[in-house]
Amino acid sequence: MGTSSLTMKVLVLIALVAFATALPSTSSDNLDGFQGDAGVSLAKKQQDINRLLWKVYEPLKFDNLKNAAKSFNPLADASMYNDGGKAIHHLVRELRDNRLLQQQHWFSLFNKRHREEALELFEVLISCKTWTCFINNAAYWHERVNEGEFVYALYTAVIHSELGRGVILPPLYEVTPHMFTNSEVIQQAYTAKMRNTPGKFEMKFTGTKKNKEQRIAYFGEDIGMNVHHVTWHMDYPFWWKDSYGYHLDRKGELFFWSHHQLTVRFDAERLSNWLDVVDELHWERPIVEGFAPQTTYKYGGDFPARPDNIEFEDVHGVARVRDMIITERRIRDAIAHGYIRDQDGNIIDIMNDKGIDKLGDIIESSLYSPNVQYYGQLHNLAHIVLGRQSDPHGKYNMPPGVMEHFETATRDPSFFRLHKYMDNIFKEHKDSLTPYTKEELDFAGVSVENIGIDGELKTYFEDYEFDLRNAVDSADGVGDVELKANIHRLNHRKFSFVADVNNNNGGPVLATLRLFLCPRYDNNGEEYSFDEGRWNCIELDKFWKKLTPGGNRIVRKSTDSSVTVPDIPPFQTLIDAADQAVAGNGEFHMPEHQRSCGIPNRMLLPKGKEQGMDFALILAVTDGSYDATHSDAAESEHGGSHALCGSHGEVYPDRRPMGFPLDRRIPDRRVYDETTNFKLTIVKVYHEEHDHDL
Ligand SMILES: [Cu+2]
Repeated sequence: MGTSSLTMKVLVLIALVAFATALPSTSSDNLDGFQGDAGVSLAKKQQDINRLLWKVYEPLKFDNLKNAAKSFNPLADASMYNDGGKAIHHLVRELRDNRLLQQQHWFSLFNKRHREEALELFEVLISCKTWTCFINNAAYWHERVNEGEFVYALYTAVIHSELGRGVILPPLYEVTPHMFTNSEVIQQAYTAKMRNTPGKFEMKFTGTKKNKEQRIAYFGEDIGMNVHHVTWHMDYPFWWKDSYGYHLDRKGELFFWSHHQLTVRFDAERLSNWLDVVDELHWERPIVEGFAPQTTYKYGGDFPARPDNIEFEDVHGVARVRDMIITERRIRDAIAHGYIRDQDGNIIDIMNDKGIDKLGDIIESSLYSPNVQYYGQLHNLAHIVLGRQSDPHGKYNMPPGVMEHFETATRDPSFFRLHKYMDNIFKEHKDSLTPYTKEELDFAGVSVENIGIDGELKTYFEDYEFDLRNAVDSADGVGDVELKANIHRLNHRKFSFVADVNNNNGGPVLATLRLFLCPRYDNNGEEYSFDEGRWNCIELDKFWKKLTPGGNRIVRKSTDSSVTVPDIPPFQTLIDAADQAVAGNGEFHMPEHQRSCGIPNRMLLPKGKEQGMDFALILAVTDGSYDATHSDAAESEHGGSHALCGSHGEVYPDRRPMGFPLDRRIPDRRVYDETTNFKLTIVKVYHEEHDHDL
């Protein structure tokens, strides 16, 4: 016994020495591109990400990345991954077995196989313990996986990995411009590139004036709105598992609320353009609006078009229309019962504040859904079924429709029909809950005396340019020419919201201020009742303030709104800033651009009317000592766009249900009128017809 255990020890020792001596040579052989994490500054990380994404459809151009792609061995050292190398082994096997989707092919997250591959790469990146591991792997896989999968995996990994903190992801419309502009602009860009002459091209909205829907195309086709939508789905992916690092707090409820807000914003734009609010989709009735996207994939041809008034057809290999109806019925049954059943048959009560979160998980559906088997995947399948109606049986080998990409979905008017339909299901649940009592709404000792606007509520259209150089291919030895798209986009004059709030509590209190803007009249000029109109309210802002005893004047700038983000810096600005900082000139520091999720700040207000459009401006001041989940509520902006996008990796800052206090029935308006902590006033939003230049 004694001898054999000694032999064992010697053997282990020899093995350890061999391992230790093997290490330096392995790492120097395989980590030519990047070595060691010590001293990797944020600027360097930003530069790495910029260089990975610049001309993402072409082989890497920068030496360190090129070398990493060539000589890095992702399997050399399993200790660099916190999953022991499980994900990387899997992906390498897929590569060796030649199973990965080719490059220069379209990618859709809604395609199961494409998604699996993108997530395999995401899992490799998220399991990296160091930036060295992260960036070497990113460079290595840049040259080996499909470009669309690569971009998706890299974006989600930078967002969710601790290693990516502080890195600003370049605006997607400048990384993959095909998904954000139309075929004509892309063709002009190619021509200019071939002729080696700079060009600036006017991006027009889809369709003609014969199509009423075209009046609000500026909303669904807005590049900032599209980035908000696609990034929301990256911040809260439906495929998220908590084993990736953390729990996404109130993800299901955020799905409801952020899409509800997209819907009400779309409706407000419609009213401003003399259109009725959008009607919901019916599986058994024709899809009223067709759509011709006039948009082209980088690889895979044109996005398919759909004529008006076609009847839904079953989609081969995806879902039958009947399945969709059955799924809807099961969900609405659960709402009528007031409970859902999880996959083990247990009852989950939904007749409370938390019910909406579960319903959101179910309807989307995400991996948080307690019972996918029974409640299905209403939202995700509906996107595919709608996207495929041009070629439901796959007879013509069409690529996916605009509805099958979060970047392009809102271009199609049927997106809003679909979301109105789901929104109505959510509302059915919310309207089944007991109305709030005066006690629940009250904030003792606090009264709102006045609310108003400092400045004008005025919208206008302006021109904005973005870079198209990444849309076209390059040739060795031929420099880039300047290529730009010029778009027309909604903006508004800056203003401040002002409120006078009295605190008679004798000591300071923490207040939550909830600000809404609600269209007053429908398209026929009929005034909305309070109970009906509350479901059309746009959330303008939500923030916390300490109220000193006595009178408090609160002034909140429109640029500070917690539903919005500022313009993402242009890709070239990010490149210059990172390169400068790496070269030793200053620091790379852009904290205000941490997140791309959030309504563009310039779209905070819906478009007004020349003669003014009436809205109810509502302020609800509630008890922050109960509402706030963060102890620094009044001092922190929680990442800037927390109202629709949560606080990254943390608990949602507000304990109340999203939309509170307008999220439940108001059978008796007097409950609101009797409380002193709410105030309503009528404001007009104007629109300047002539255009502005930036
Ligand atoms: Cu969405």
